[in-house]
Amino acid sequence: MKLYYMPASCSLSPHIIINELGLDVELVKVDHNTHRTEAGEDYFAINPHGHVPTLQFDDGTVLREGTAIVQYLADQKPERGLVPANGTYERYQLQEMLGFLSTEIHKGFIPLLYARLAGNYVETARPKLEKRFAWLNEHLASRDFLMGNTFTVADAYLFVLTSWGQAPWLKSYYKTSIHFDQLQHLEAWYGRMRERDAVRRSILAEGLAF
Ligand SMILES: N[C@@H](CCC(=O)N[C@@H](CS)C(=O)NCC(=O)O)C(=O)O
Repeated sequence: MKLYYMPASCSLSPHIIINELGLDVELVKVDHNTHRTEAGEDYFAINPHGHVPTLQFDDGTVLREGTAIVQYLADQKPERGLVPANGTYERYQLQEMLGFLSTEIHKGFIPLLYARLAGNYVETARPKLEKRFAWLNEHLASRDFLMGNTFTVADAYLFVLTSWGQAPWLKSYYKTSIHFDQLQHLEAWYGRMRERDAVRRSILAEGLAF
């Protein structure tokens, strides 16, 4: 299998899951501007949307969309519990959280990441995003991880999205005007994420300073 990624982007989430589980997946870097791999492959031929992540199987077929990819990866080692079992209510709760992260947080970030182009719209987008992070902060007040007492794929995804707002190792990539200083539960959770070996190794493997 291959995972197509761009450093510091949302593809860091499946990258973390690969390292958490010790899966045998080749990492293929895609250039954000040219949409070519380091070997010169045209990434649009692999994913017509041009965005990462894409998981490619040995027979050439692909799985797109980060929320589907992390679930597929975690299902390869169900005993590790990075996703609840398929068909259970807990699995749907995880999917609810992944949907929220994807549509409300991830895409809610876009105007802040491209603030110059977004212009005044940033002033509409920022309070919405802050409100959603405040909700996550409250949610984390009574649990160590997003879905309860154990790490799941949702934590890896939120870790990447939270990093866009504050991580020093991302400063050269993203300059967003969102801060989490008042969100103590989110801060504490973020600190726990940073301590995970798979998180540190994934960040370093993408050529980012930890
Ligand atoms: N719906 C997609 C969105 C992925 C996405 O937004 N990827 C961004 C990086 S976080 C990207 O590849 N941007 C570069 C581009 O679109 O050319 C998913 O959740 O997997």
